[in-house]
Amino acid sequence: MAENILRKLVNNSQMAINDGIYEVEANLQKSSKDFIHIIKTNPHATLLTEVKFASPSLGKIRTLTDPVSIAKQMITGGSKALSVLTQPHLFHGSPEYFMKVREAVDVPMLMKDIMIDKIQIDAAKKIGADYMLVIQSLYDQKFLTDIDEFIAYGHKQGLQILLEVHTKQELENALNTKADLIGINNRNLDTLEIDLKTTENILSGVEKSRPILSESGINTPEDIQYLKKCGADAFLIGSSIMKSDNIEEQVKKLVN
Ligand code: IGP
Repeated sequence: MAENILRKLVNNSQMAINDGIYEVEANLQKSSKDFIHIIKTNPHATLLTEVKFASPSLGKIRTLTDPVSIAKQMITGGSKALSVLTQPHLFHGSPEYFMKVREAVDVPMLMKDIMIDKIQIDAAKKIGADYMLVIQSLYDQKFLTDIDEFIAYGHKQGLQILLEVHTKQELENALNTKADLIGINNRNLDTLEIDLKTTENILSGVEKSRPILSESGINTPEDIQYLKKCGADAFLIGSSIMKSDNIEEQVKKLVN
């Protein structure tokens, strides 16, 4: 572990909190649709596509432009839900970006951020998020305490919880919480290395009791076929779509 990326992500969130970026005045409605219902009924690959202009692993992904036009192309291409980064540092996101998209679409939306403080949950509700991200390793590695209380607070604010794991042990711990959806991140947040086999390894021999979202490093329809076989129910895809010259076509290819 050359550099602890997780610590950097947490520090960046703390900076954003200190800068006051989550103190938004808004009261936007969340989607009228339920993502888990969509997962269970969609005959195609269910994609949650991510509007992301930069990341710690790739740096700049795409020139910062109107997120609404990108979001609309994703939906026309067949994406069923959107993830929008609200973290300004490293990801070039913001709550304002999220709100612009929220006002323009009615698909379920994930507020994508390193959530470490209830003030971010309050913001998620105000900006009309359907889902918030909770990262199991932040609790298992003792950056934070009391995941149950954090999840309960999210539920109290009307949010559903995407709980992200990267190891079998984390999955076991995650299944002891009341998270609504489990995400398996194929990217190791300590090293930023990607390996799609992460989904296969974690799901092998496990009785799936909650819908599973496979996250990160998904580039091709073959990747999706493989991850489906491993037991994934839905797919979180950012970079490979954001880098594309034709977002709508790229999503269409993956949804197939
Ligand atoms: C998307 P990708 O490789 O398609 O751009 O990955 C998403 O999974 C990734 O942005 C992500 C992430 C995270 C980023 C998943 N979990 C936690 C920051 C923090």
